Amino acid sequence: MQEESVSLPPKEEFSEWYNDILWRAEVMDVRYPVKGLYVWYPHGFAIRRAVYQILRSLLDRDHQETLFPLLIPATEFMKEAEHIKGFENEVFWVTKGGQNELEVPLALRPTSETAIYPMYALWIRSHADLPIRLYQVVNTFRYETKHTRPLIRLREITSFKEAHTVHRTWEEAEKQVNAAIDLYREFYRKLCVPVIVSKRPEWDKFPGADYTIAIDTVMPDGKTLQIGTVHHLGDHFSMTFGIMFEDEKGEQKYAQQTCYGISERCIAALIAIHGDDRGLVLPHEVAPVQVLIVPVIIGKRREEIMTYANGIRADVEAMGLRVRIDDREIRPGAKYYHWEMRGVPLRLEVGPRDLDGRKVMAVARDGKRSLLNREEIRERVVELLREFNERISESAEGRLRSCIKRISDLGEIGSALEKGVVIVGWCGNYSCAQELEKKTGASVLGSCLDAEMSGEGNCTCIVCGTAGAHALVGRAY
Ligand code: 5CA
Repeated sequence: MQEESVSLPPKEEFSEWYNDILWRAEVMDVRYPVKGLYVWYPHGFAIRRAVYQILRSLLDRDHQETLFPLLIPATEFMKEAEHIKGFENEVFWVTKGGQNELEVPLALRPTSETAIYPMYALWIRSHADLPIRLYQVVNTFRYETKHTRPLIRLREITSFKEAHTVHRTWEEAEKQVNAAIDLYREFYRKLCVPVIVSKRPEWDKFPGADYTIAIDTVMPDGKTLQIGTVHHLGDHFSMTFGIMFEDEKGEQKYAQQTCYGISERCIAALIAIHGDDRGLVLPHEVAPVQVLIVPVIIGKRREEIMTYANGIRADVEAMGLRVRIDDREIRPGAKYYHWEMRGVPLRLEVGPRDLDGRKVMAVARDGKRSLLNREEIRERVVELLREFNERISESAEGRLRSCIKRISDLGEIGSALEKGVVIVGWCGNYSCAQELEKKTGASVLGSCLDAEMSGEGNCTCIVCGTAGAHALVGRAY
């Protein structure tokens, strides 16, 4: 138990806090001897499973899950010019099988357009085959040269959810882009993670896309983290890979495509945004243990208290919740510490007094206490979990809002950026974005699509003074 009595660095020292919580809460082990590759502890993996269960259930409404190979022949990978340019410095190549040089080198997928689209070209014949909406959850590999960081910048992304859709018209594909943004908003609402949606500038869009919409959140250190992207691919890839269909008039047309992805960065955001000085704070849907029961055994009433606790466990389990009794022979305080670190949203304490009064003390992970009657446990536990989610959601939303500043004076931008992100008027030109970046060291993330954050109406470029739109500027991870 020695380790467990040492506490985390305070969350204000975010970088140290983040590195420490990952192993203390048993999310990731960073000691794997390859740069940018990390190991999921079972507890971390259980969080991952619950998070991706939510993502899958949202997608499964109108997508189908699939699985494509990891290896992509160089001949396919090298077909789409912009895509190659964007990824050529990030690809790991398999060049040998045993002692033999391979005739065609094989890329470890950095993303799967060039694996999936040649197959789409075989599958799609007529307008009746469209739309197609497939997704897969796979590992992808990117030879990242920037500083690697667990869950945030990986060389093996272990939890890459990528969706690839095909449509008849550009407008239909655009509708899919909007549906995907809504889906991602809903996903992050369930994780109680507030997001900002923006359209990335031309030079920062996905290689091979018409345009890219990004979902960002703001981390506790004020830096933004891109936690999802949605790309309108137009017909760039369909022309390259020959994805054609016969329309109603019998004409051959190139298909229009979209793709959108989320990685385990969603779990980095979850940890960073809700966690506190005592450990993880998890919304109840994604907590591996949702309700913890701690029998507080004083004196000789062990058996009676255990029977009482087991009855409560059965009741909570019957509600379909993940519940656990910690009956180890250690101090209750040590148990609280252990499970708070691991993010259990609700703890039920049962001691001799509770037993006598047919009560249970419920303590939420944020400290809120409620004394429950034994008879009302089922309904109240569900209610308390829901209320807990609402509280962490609201407080995360409040923190996000407090670190977004609208600025119209170039002189104020530096100090505002220290606390978070700023919204400024921007004309859309590269030269003004460069000027801003030179002055502040932060980047123009794109034009903000959340009107309630940016404010409505016209604005002028903070650099050149010509008419512009509201843009998001921040220091990005
Ligand atoms: N094919 C498209 C859509 S699936 C694609 O690859 N888009 S992406 O490059 O923008 O990646 C999708 C998301 O994965 C990004 O928004 C980002 O949140 C995440 N991501 C990208 N690179 C990494 C990385 N090295 N480590 C962790 N997550 C990453």
